[in-house]
Amino acid sequence: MRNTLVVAAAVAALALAGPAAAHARLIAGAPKAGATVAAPKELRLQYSETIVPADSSVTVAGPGGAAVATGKLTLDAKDKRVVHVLFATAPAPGAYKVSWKMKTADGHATDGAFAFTVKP
Ligand SMILES: [Cu+2]
Repeated sequence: MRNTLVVAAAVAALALAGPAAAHARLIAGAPKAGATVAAPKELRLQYSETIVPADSSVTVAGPGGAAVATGKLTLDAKDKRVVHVLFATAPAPGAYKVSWKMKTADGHATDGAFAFTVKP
């Protein structure tokens, strides 16, 4: 009886934690949010969940809000929770905003944004 209750409680806890835990949270970015950096060659974004690249996107706005040309979002070869986005050309000095929408393997989608600055 006690074992049954423990199992039932564990299953209930998993059911509650599952969907929320499966949404993509941005764990780490390069450049980091709020950082001032030398012109980066790419964005490297690490999420909490496996990303489905075909249904995910990253857009970058540069100084003055102008759209910044990038390559396609690609998954990291070793870690499917990490995406890479190459800049088409070295970003000029100024303020940048990265907006992302990620679809996770469970079919859920989340989005977010962060900013960084390229130093002169
Ligand atoms: Cu989810």
